[in-house]
Amino acid sequence: PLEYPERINCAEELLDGTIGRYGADRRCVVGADEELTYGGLRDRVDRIAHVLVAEQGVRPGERVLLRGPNSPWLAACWLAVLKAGGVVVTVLPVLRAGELTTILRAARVAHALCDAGCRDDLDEAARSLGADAPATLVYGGEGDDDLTVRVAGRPGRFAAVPTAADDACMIAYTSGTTGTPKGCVHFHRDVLTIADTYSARVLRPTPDDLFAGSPPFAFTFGLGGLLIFPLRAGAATVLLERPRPEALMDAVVDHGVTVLFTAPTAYRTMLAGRAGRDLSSLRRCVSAGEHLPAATWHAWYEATGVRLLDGIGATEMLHIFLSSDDAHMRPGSTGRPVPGYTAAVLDDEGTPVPDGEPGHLAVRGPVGCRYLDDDRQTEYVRHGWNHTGDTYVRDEDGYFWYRARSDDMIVSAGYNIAPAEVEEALLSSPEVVEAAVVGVEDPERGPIVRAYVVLEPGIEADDGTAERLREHVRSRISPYKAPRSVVFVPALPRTATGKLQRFRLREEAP
Ligand code: 3SK
Repeated sequence: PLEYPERINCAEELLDGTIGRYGADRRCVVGADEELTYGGLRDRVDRIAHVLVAEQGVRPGERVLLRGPNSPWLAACWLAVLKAGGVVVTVLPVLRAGELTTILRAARVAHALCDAGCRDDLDEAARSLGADAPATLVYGGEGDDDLTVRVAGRPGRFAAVPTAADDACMIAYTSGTTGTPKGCVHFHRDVLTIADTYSARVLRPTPDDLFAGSPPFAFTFGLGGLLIFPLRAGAATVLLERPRPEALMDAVVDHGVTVLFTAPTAYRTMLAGRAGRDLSSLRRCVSAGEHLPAATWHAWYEATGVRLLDGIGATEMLHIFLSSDDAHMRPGSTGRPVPGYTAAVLDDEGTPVPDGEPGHLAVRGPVGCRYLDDDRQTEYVRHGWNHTGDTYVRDEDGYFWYRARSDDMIVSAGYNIAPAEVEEALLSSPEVVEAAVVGVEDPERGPIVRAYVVLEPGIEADDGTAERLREHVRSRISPYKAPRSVVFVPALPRTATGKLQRFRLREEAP
């Protein structure tokens, strides 16, 4: 079991603790137009913490909203809020004023730090909140009041607030593929725990590693993979403001990135567009956020020689709790529980189902779900198990195989059909780049399987394409799983964090 002192500030551990182990002169963060060592980042963080406490009046336990694309400034603000004892609420820069207003109210946000490039919607949200609006500071702008100017007059060392290991340090909002987003509260010890379990035991980075990836800090996949894990390991991280697959590949080539964090869709886009780029610096590639089909795993391995580490995490659990690792890797499987976590496949009554049979994934471990003021807490956590809402099968060797989000399972003609299996079969066709399968109501047949398919660039659907794809699926999996209906689309609907919005496909179905 992981033991942390009763009083610990995770930001101080990630910065000052790492400097104590590896020195202040190592490269730490690489941004679009600047590069900071660990010492340089600590200097900036400590100055921001002084501004927050002495000028903004931030008090321990107060919630501070952060809004901006990944950048060295966003990283410094995140650490500074925690050092000052505040609770950080990081939101996606793409959130609009209405969505921001809901979060500002629900999380009772007292202060905000915002990248000058995306302040408009925050200002609009603040206007609608009137007297309850957060006191806002902008960074990266031009005025004298900008945080980047105000830090100059502040001392370069700040004594971190001695928070308790069990004090809240962040509220992460679920991206909400359906329903209203939920705030998930995490403690200082949780931040260190994900670094000391998944990262230390599965990813195993070294101080010589250079991380990069696409998920924003507002998605805990990105916060862990692009900030917490590199800092805990004494490694460096490239922070990209517009991390499209093209930009990710450029970062790999230009900087010699060794550890990459992104989602299956981005791996597929990179495969389609890599055109002779030398990606040979990569030694670790992590895939999460969505199911990784075996076809994508094999294609990435053939192209780069790197075996994708597939994992599943949740905002509620802060990071990845099931993952493949060097010694346990079966393409198409999400691997086994991360050391420290236990996972089970349960029936509707909460009883484990036999290996080989599908059921609800349940997880317990050192980090778990704590919703902020939300009745859905008692649905997510039952009898000590966190119910992730995924349908999985465990095989007799203890590997977990994803089937579907539990509410996405299709029941057609009495058969249970897992969308992931049909999508996997479609993706193994050389004509297909993306596929999403949903159940839709047919007036004569009842629920049927429909596939939404994005074809490879340059391929146009003709009269025979749908039938050819159906035949391809039938040759790989039981024929009753083949889609009765195939719709060709230019792109699939996704959330800002890249998660497929199946409900939109179901809603749009004629
Ligand atoms: O969606 C996931 O799989 C995930 C992974 C890591 C951290 C957070 C999340 C939601």
